[in-house]
Amino acid sequence: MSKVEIIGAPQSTYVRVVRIVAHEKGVDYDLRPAGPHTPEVDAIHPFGRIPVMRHGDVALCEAKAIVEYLDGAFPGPSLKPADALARAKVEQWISLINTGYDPVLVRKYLLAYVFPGTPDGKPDRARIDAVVPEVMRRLGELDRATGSGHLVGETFTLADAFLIPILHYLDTMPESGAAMAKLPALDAYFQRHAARSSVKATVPPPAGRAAT
Ligand SMILES: N[C@@H](CCC(=O)N[C@@H](CS)C(=O)NCC(=O)O)C(=O)O
Repeated sequence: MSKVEIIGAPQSTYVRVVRIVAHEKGVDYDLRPAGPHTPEVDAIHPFGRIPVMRHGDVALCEAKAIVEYLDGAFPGPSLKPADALARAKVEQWISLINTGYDPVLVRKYLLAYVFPGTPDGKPDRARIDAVVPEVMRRLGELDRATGSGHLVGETFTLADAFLIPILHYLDTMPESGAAMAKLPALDAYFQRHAARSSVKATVPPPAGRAAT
């Protein structure tokens, strides 16, 4: 069958999730850089969001669906635990990240730096200051959740693949970076996974020209 094509901007946290999983599985793929709402993305995603994927006749959108396909259709270590409860916890974490952590940490906080929409292009201080207390609460929760070194169980799962790209950017921002350095479990978790070959191989270029 033809090679997997991952379509989307490498700066995007969700594109990186899919790429990390492809590397973990040993899936040979081409990355085709494309922003949201471009023709190749709109052809697959009804809302024009990245990432999207092609593999021969298969076309998929939504990061969770794509990583399920990569994990299930290719050999290599499964990124989902065998145990039913542990699998449910992986699902639980991905849902929490998609519905609670990403909206606050990426959409409200990080994008106020990266795509501020201010007249002078400087970070939107009002939006940042308003969301910082919520960012601190979310980081505290993640510190309590990552004490074992993984979000679920004792191996790297899809849940970790969804969180690491967000932490990468948070580590570089003033308020969240300073907070992470003082949260020992979260800091150790991030450093540990930053050293994985799948994570090192997918470090994004500087943000700013494509959607995070
Ligand atoms: N639910 C989607 C979210 C993907 C997403 O939000 N992608 C961002 C870039 S990280 C995007 O395409 N934003 C443009 C938009 O929402 O219009 C998924 O899991 O793949």
